[in-house]
Amino acid sequence: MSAKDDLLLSMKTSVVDGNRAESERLARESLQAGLDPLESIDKGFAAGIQEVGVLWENGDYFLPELVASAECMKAAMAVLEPALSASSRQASRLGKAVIGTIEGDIHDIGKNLVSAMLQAHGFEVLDLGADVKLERFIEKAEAESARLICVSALLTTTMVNQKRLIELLHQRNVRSKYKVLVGGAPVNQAWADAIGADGYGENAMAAVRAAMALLARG
Ligand code: B12
Repeated sequence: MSAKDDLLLSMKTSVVDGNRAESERLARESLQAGLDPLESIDKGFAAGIQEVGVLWENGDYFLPELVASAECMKAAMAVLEPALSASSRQASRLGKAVIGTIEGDIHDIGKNLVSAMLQAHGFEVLDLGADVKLERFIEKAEAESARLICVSALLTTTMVNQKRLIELLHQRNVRSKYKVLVGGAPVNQAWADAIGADGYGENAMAAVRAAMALLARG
């Protein structure tokens, strides 16, 4: 195994073990070693949190472990994100994107990844955080003349708020001003089509591709 593969595997393991200090240390080490922060996130830390998802689903992990792993992911992202931003400053500006996790839902790891990837690929990202009120998405998009609204939902009970957001855009007569991109673990293309979203992305890279395609279409 190469030194890089070794490092990526250690990143994944640190998240699975819930070892926050180690995640943070590895994130710093990866930057010093000249690793691409996108690759460290994707193949290292995010791979870890995905594994944690499987362990939770199998009943091997409980809430305390989930929280510990989520904290690892946050610590690593705090180190890597400034490096992503530095590379995105050179990228061409593709337009403003408002992003957030929908009302009622506090999951933000996937949303943060999408946010970081969009930024790294040249979008100006306005991240509203998690549990974002429907009105807030619209207010921010209007105030900033954004072109894209990206909405994450991780719960089957909050997915429906993606639909409500699109309905609210129609009610306010601003639906045609924005492209709406939806995602999150329970979301799929069929749901996106059913609620009248403009696009769907299965993961952060697919989100970037969808965002680019939507804005290219105008
Ligand atoms: C980590 C986690 C938590 C952490 C969240 C920490 C944080 N800061 O985010 C904590 C412990 C806080 C938590 C809490 C809860 N959780 Co939770 N959690 C998870 C877990 C294990 C992983 C989620 C995750 O981060 N995945 C990794 C990221 C990288 O993947 P992702 O989010 O899917 O994002 C990717 C794609 O979906 C996509 N994407 C995401 N957003 C967007 C947006 C756009 C626009 C696009 C294009 C793409 C896109 O790109 C991302 C990157 O590749 C999942 C299990 C799972 N398999 O998903 C359960 C899960 C989502 N949780 C679940 C539940 C039930 C809860 C709680 C209600 C538990 C409780 N009883 O309190 C609470 C939620 C409270 C609330 N109101 O929100 C259930 C949901 C079940 C359901 N059918 O609705 C799941 C599925 C676990 C399960 N099988 O039961 N959780």
